[in-house]
Order: sequence, then structure tokens, then C-alpha cells
Amino acid sequence: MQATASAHPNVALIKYWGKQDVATNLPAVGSLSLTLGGLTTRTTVNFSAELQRDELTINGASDDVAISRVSRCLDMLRQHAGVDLCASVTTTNDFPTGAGLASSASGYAALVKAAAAALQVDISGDELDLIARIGSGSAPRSLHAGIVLLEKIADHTGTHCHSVAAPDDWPLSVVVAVTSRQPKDVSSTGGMESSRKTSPTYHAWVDTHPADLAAGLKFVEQRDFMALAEISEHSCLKMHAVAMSSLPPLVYWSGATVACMQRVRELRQSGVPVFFTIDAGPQLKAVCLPEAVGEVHAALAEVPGVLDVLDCHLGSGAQLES
Ligand code: 2P0
Repeated sequence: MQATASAHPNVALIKYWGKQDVATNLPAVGSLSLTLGGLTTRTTVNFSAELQRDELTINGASDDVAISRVSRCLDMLRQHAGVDLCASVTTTNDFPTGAGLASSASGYAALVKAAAAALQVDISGDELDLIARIGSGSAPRSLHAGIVLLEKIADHTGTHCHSVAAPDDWPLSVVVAVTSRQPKDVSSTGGMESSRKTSPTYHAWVDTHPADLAAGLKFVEQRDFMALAEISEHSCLKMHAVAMSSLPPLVYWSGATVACMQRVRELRQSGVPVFFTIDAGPQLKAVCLPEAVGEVHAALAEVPGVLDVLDCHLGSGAQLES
């Protein structure tokens, strides 16, 4: 009863920030994301009668912290399968862990894909998305390819996630400027809950988000890069305004992050098809058309405080390995 799956991290253009239900990571808002090919998490799950408890190894080291959330996902799959065996989970990331590319999303996507196959459970898309979401709110997006919509729906799962453009349909690129390798002080969950409870702009964020998501989706359908640039930077900056207006304030940017934002805006003003997005950390992700990758990479590498620059392209959803 063993299977291996791989999945890629993702980055959102129209952001998820805030939970309607913390226990199931039901988001307060939908999101629109890019699945990043070239960066891969690979996970093997082995259910065995020899094991007394679930075990987790990440990049060669045993992890006793994440195991309870991993076990929660495995419990849901065991229940579906009517199986009561413990599992060993072995996972590796081929991308730098301090690069601000959420490995939890690719990690939980690969986990549920491999575990469901190992247990041979017949489970629908939304159900598998839900189990991944319980691991990490952004993980369902990594189960899907290319440009991905996670929308809220009124059924028991609460969300539906699907690809709205395959990687070849609109081959966007993402250039990541790494400005710090320090681990973050506040988890995304902690930050989102703090914002929900204390930010005076949180409710405005939730109320105005559906229009941003609808606009982002429309501009993807129209392949309108410059319009997608405007709405994506707006969603990013609005999310950070909510974070910054929380108590205590959540300021995820470094000086180099701001310098990168300015550089990206200058590039766009000079006609280069590029825009930025920033998650709960100081790295900047520059989304661009493939022909601009070289120029964007070179420009960001020259910004003082940039430690590393990684080039990514759109990738597939989680896949089983034979
Ligand atoms: C996003 N982030 O849409 C937003 C923008 C961070 C900033 O999705 O608490 O680490 O496990 O649901 O999965 C962070 O996602 O958060 C995230 P949890 P997770 O990409």
C-alpha cells in the first residue's frame, strides 16, 4: 500500500487572506493562482501494519511538529477507505526552503494525492481538495495545473478548485527575487486570524474581494496581461494593507522588497510586460510574459539586497508517479 506523487508550489494573483473556519481552513475569500513548474515536492506514502504511529520525514529529517496535521489528512482518507493502518510519509523539496515559495501547498497536495492512491480510495475532486485544504489553505490550488481558481461554494466542502488555463494556454513566467532567508515570525494562519480580529480594513477586504476575483478571472480569459497586472497588484497591496493595519502590525516587506516593487513598476512603465505579487514574507514574485524573463531577471538581480533570483514557469497539477 504505497504510492508516490509530486506537486508544485503556487503563487496567488488574487490573494487568499482570512478564514471563515480555522479548523477546516475554509477561506473567507476565493483566490486565483499560478502553479509553478520546475519546483517540485515529491512525497511517498506507505501504509503498513508494522507501524505503531504515523511518521513524517521532510528533506531527510524527522518532523514531529507537522505530523499532527498530516495525520488529520490521513485520518480522513483512512476513513474513506475503511483502513486503520499507520503510514510513513517521506517528502523532499527540490527548491530552497527559505525562498518564500510555500512548500506547505505542494506538500499537502502531494501528500493527499499519494495517500489516496496508496489506499486506492475513489474520491472526487472537491473531496480531495478539501482534505488537502485541511492541511494548508492554499494546497488545493497545487492539485491543479496552470492558472487555478479556488472559489467558495455552498456545499459541504465549501470550495471548488479548478484550472482555468493550462500551462500551454497562456505560458506566464514568474521570476522570484529572494530578499531574505530568515524564517517568518508569524505563520499565515496566525497573521490571517490577527487581521480578522483586529484590522479595521478586514471587512472591506472581504466585501470587495469577489469583484477583484471576477475581474482577475475575466482578464485571464481575455489574456489581457496589463489589466491582470493592475488587478493583481491591487489585490496584493490590499492584502498587505489589511496585514499592516492589524494589531500588532504585520509588515512582511523589507527595504529590498519595496525596491523590487519600484523596479517592477518602472519596467512596466517602460513597456515591459511584468507585475509583482508578494505573499506573507519579503520575497517578491514578478509575473511576466516569457519574452521578458531575461530582462526582469537581470533587473531584479541588480536591486541592492536581492540575494537570489529564480525563474519559474507554469506547471502541472499533482501527479502520481508510476
Ligand atoms: C495566498 N497566502 O493566496 C496567500 C497570500 C499567503 C499570502 O495562501 O493558514 O500557508 O495554511 O491556510 O496555505 C498562505 O497559505 O495558509 C497563503 P494556511 P497557507 O497565496
